[in-house]
Amino acid sequence: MKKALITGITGQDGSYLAELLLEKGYTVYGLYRRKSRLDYGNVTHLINKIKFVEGDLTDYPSLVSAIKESQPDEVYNLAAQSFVAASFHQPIATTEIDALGVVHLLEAIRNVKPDTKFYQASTSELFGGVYNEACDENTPFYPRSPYGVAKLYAHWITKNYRESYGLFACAGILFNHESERRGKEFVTRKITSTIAAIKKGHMDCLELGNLSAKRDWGHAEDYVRAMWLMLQQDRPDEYIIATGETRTVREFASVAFKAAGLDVRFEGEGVNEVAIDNNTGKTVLRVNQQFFRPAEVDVLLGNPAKAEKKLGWVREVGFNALVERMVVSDEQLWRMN
Ligand code: NDP
Ligand code: GDR
Repeated sequence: MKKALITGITGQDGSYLAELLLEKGYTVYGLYRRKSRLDYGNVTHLINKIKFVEGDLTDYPSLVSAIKESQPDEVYNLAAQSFVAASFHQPIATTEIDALGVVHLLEAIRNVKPDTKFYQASTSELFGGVYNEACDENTPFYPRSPYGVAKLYAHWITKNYRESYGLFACAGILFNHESERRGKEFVTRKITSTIAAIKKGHMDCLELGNLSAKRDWGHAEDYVRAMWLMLQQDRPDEYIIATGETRTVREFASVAFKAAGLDVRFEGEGVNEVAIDNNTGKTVLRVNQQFFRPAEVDVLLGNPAKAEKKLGWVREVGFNALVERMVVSDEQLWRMN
């Protein structure tokens, strides 16, 4: 029976990956950091199936203990301060976790159990410019946030430990992936949870920043399968995981309103753009400057051809199904409240 240690177990991806590995018969260990309140986040339903080990990516000794205790065949490093907007307010904490945290973990593996296979959660935020074609594994990096810069270090140190010490270290450059378990600060879940609240009469209006930003959005359940596949190959490597389609935030909101049964029209431009409910005449979406970033990644679009060919990875959830699943789930959550 294989053993895996997942950092970031309480997050969106950690929970789907834990489910996948448990299904495959793995013993799953989860790195859990101390909080003021016991809170297992997205794996609350799995607390009897996961073996939790205490630790924090910023604390090297705790990572050494976690590797000693779990003796993993595979480590999936999903832990991060993962909210790009917050990285502008907390650049140093973000760097300590997302960049230095990774070298702490690699060092712990190298010193305690160097035959462990390692997966690093790299990101499309490594790309920042406007490209003529979809980004692939050869597209130059140009991060545009403290988060992206920290993840760039993490990406290269992962590659460096592979080349320097022969670690089986992989990096998945994953484009945005969302789900019913996505944190409510990210734009997709903010949209679906606020729409559900508007329908219930608990909120009047959804306030967003840059409606023209474009993202390549897939479902997290599909993306964690790619992480596992990367560690089952003969050789460690880097792979882009994406859908190959890009859509604006405006389009996401528009499909979500429709999925929730609200008939809206968009009017105006720039900071004056609004969406109006055609039945009530009320403004249900407006732009708020507060949600713009000091530097923005305007467009992200990935080319997953290498992963499809070499890993045999296929995406199962399309864009409309993703939005619908999130809307239905948030409406259900409001019904239960
Ligand atoms: P989440 O924000 O949902 O989860 C982040 C996890 O990291 C949480 O479990 C959190 O634990 C943990 N964590 C944060 N800081 C520390 C720390 N110092 N030590 C240990 N654990 C910590 O992220 P996602 O699941 O969405 O993303 C998983 C990974 O993939 C992240 O590294 C993210 O940057 C990356 N990524 C995500 C993409 C996406 O679209 N979702 C795309 C590309 C990359 P706690 O509960 O204690 O806060
Ligand atoms: P992102 O995700 O920054 O791509 O990082 P997010 O959902 O936060 O933003 C996507 C785009 O939407 C624009 N936007 C808003 N964003 C938020 N959060 N709130 C708003 O009100 C809003 N209005 C417009 C943003 O400006 C941006 O252009 C996610 C994270 O999961 C990272 O950890 C991961 O590495 C990348 O995806 C790939």
